[in-house]
Amino acid sequence: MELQNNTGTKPTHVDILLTHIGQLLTMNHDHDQPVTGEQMNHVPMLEDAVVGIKDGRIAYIGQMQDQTTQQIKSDQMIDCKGKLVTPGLVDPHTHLVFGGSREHEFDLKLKGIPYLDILAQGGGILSTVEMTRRATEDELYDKATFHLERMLSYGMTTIEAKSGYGLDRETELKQLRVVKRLQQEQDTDIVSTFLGAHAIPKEWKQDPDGMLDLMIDILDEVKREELAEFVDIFCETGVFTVEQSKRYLAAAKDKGFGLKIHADEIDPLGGTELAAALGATSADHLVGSSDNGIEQLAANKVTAVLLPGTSFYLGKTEHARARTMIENQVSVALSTDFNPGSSPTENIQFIMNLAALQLKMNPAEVWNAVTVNAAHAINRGHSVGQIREGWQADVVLWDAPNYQYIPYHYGVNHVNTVIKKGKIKVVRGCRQDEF
Ligand code: IZC
Ligand code: ZN
Repeated sequence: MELQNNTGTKPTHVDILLTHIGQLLTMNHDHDQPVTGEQMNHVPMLEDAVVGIKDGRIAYIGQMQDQTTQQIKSDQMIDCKGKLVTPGLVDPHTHLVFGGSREHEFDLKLKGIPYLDILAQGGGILSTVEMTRRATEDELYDKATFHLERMLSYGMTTIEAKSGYGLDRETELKQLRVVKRLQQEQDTDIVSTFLGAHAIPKEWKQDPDGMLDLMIDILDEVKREELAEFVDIFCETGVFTVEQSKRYLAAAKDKGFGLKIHADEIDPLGGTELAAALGATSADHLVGSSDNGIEQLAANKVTAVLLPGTSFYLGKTEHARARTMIENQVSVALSTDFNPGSSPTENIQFIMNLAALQLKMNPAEVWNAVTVNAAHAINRGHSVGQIREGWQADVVLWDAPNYQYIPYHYGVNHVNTVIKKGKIKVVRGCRQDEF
């Protein structure tokens, strides 16, 4: 007998069957838009649920007591013992590919030397640029794979990855080719962003506009080789001005790229308004966004990607105004901002804790921000970030009794099992089932 439900014919036999799921967060809001306002306070879920996976896709969603559930046969059964199951998490802002690390600057940072001062002295991003220029493509690939696997172990199954540690033609393209190879060879879905305008190296110190001309020129090659979908810029004091960002992003838009911007991260320059005016897919950081900027984001449907780990690591007391954004109908997403300077962590779960504690987002809002809205922030809202029949099977089983538990119990990894494209990739769960 074939199983039926409202989406059509279902197989009676699946590859993996997850049973006795306490809370199944489908995150399916029955529409294809980012989630905003009061809706962010809602977590679509099924209790006492079952998920069947076949050929890498979600083949069945039901409840334990359903008649159809009783008839499904499976090659592999996973008894979830009443625990939480969610979509694989999506991280819409990472600087995944880089050479070296920056612990040699940690003492300076701890002495209170500000991030932008370290950069102005030729350190910070520029020290990572030196290490990235020196690294071979294989070295960058191996190192990025290490970080990617760690991200997967924390439940992240789709991420965005930026270039920006080359700042010259050769090294920017080298970074993007590493991302392309990762896309082809690794299971994690990766969305590529060109961030050639990330900092101004000494050879361009006197002529930042000349550097932007070069980066705009490189865009044609990036397009031809399909090396990136998005273009991003660091709009910040001592880096690129709002005017320069506008010229650069407008050129990228003309060439058919989606837009992102590091906006109002440290100083409130007005990058938020620029993102809205240009119709960017996302505006990221937004610690210093004005009221007007926040209203403009909502009016132009730009997703706000907030990175509370960065504020934490930079020792800031000021945080992005998530509550004002949510009240004003801005779609809010969260990210690690994984990078070697202002946020060296692959742990999105810690970011979820910080979003609750520092941004005052409630657990439901946090979950929408790391699934549906994060997917929309990288133009993947139609394929990842939800558990839906027919969609790719990216699923996480957590050692947690409910969704509130993850942002509440901080600083540890709650992942039990990660399934990516229907394959069991990470099993690290606790054997005990007491929380
Ligand atoms: O390497 O410091 N903010 N770019 C803008 C970064 C942080 C990454 C870094
Ligand atoms: Zn960043």
